[in-house]
Amino acid sequence: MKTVFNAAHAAHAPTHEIFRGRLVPAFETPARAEFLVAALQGTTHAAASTHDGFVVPRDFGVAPLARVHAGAYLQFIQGAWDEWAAEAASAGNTDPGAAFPAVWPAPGMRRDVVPANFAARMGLYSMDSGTPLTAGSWAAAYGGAQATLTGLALLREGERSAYVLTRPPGHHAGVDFFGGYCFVNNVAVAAQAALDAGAAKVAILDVDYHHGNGTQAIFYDRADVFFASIHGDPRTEYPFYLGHADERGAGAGLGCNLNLPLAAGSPVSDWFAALDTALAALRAYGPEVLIVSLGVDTYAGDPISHFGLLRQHFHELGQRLAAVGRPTLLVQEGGYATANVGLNVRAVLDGFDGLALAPD
Ligand code: SP5
Ligand code: ZN
Repeated sequence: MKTVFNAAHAAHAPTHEIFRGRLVPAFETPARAEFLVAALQGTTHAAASTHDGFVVPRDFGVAPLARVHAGAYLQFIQGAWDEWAAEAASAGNTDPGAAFPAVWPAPGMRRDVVPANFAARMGLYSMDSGTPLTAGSWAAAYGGAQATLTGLALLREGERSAYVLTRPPGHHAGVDFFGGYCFVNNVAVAAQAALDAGAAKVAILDVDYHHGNGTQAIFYDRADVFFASIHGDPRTEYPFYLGHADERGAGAGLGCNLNLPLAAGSPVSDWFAALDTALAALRAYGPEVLIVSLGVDTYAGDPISHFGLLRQHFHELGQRLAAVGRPTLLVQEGGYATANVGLNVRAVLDGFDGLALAPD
């Protein structure tokens, strides 16, 4: 299948994140995309007659992002680094590290008055302190949304599937907040764009290890987007505060949200049983387009996650996704066993395309 490559990913290059009171090496790094490029180059997934075999993203502007994100949030993310750097410079620091939020409005406090203070606004527009905001975060995230919209355009033009090679990921980002390494919710932008282009029903399947809280929340009360997710049980796993099995949608969207949480350490057979349940529900819904939040942090070797999928299981995932028989857009989310991310994604794409599992 064709791969759309967000080359702007490299602009978002965090070096560290906070863990147990220390700055530790960042998990979500440009190297992840470099391994993806290396694994797909020279394969049938990099055979477009464009840059290095990858499709170059078109530019659809910011309007499609504003269909799912608040304008004030997008403006904040766009200007955040410059504000942070200016504040640091005025205090004599001309080389600040990444910006991290440190304060949030607790329940009962005001969210309706947007603070003038930068740190206070950063807290208003974020969900965790685990997401470094760097000089190129906006450029990379904007490029990722454009790449995802380009993948959707390929489907409209007759491709049966497309893969979006991008980072940072997107599924934790909500209407007006970043977090979980995510700034712009790429799959939500694409789902809304598909509806705006005339589709009546879109389904999103999230197979990242972590629940796609942003995606769920954006579409929770709507019947035109079905969201299904298989993920580590939020009782113990990030993002903790959403992703439980009893979240089934609200109002017109009741029944259009399906969470299949599994205990950390669950066997692969349980994961595939959940996949069967999710795919049966998606088939029953009958979407015109299937969008997959393709995290590969379900891999046995992932450093921050606790499922046990191996290469052949990613291949089987690809086969099962293809069997749904819908135009399918696969969008990169997590996966932090860096040297294996590319090989695992290649296995999914090969499985989808009916190709044999390639040796490493
Ligand atoms: C898109 C995606 O996969 N986001 C994941 C965000 C996870 N954020 C919490 C990371 C916690 C890292 N803990 C380090 C444990 C090292 N043993
Ligand atoms: Zn994840």
